[in-house]
Amino acid sequence: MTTGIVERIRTNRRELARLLTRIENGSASAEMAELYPHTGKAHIIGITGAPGTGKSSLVNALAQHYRQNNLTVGIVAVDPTSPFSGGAILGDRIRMRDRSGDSGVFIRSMATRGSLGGLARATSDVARALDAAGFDRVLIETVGAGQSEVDIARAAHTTLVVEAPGLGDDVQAIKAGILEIADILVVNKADRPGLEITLRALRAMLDLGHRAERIAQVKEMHHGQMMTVPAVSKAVPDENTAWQPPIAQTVSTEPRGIEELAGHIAAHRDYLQRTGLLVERERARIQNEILERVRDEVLSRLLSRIDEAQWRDLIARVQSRTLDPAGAAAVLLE
Ligand SMILES: Nc1nc2c(ncn2[C@@H]2O[C@H](COP(=O)(O)OP(=O)(O)OP(=O)(O)O)[C@@H](O)[C@H]2O)c(=O)[nH]1
Ligand SMILES: [Mg+2]
Repeated sequence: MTTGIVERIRTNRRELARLLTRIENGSASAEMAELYPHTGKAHIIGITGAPGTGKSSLVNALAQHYRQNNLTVGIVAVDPTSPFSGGAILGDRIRMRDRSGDSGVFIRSMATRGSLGGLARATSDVARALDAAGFDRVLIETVGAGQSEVDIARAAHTTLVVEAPGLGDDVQAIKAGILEIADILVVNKADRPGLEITLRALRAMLDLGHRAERIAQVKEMHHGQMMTVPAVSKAVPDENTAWQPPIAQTVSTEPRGIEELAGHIAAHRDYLQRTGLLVERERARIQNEILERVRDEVLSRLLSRIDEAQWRDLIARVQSRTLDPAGAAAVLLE
């Protein structure tokens, strides 16, 4: 009898690495089905922010903190431009203090090929595999540059948006429009000049209706569903109990402020559990994922039945204004 995938990835790092490669290649559906019952235990933490704010250094420092507390850490670095530079150093540093030979830390850089949508899906599946492999904390680093990061961050329970002083006139996250997804704001490089300006800008942003937005988001999550879902639990937060994103200050290279940050992360997890939001958000996420997968599959089945010439002809008709796009879609659906 062959050993199951869960047993193999838990005991053999090479097996885990191979599985993650198959996930990236989109050829791991059987394994994903097999390991899915073993997921749902890890705390998945997203770390995003503008380039150079110190996300990788922060991930390193957080991972070390968790290791010191005997928690295992899986790291996913989603970086479309550069490899995870701090990874090897971290791995070595952690391994040195571990006698069993199991470093307790596993780092994976995501390949950049494929569409961004595909990347978000693969990242979420990789996080899931690390969860099934038994890692207590899964850290996902993405460079905050737009919608793709927001999509990737959706896989996380707790999202950290990292800022750094002196990067420009404005707070970077505001420009990138990713402040809305922050459960915790981190001002890293707190040893740098301009710290107060950055803190003031962030506090002002939080006062300026960020809180209201969050509550609206929470409500939307329950009322904006595409299908009806069971009644919302009473515990769902209102204006008085909604999570107020704290602002943490860190110097990830020293490191300083990491314990406090880990405290905020744990508090957010507690909040999600206490309010029932953990369950509610997961339900919304599952619903979206199923619908997304159905949509992708239906679309690819449909498109496989249309030949190149038909497709070109349809586009030409729309371009010459003899058919409108909705009409073309109707033709395809027939
Ligand atoms: N002074 C200071 N420098 C820091 C701190 N954290 C990180 N750095 C430095 O900032 C630079 C960028 O750090 P990274 O951790 O690679 O930043 P990043 O956000 O992961 O960068 P990208 O992945 O390229 O977007 C490195 O030279 C770090 O040593 C800090 O708290 N204080
Ligand atoms: Mg980085």
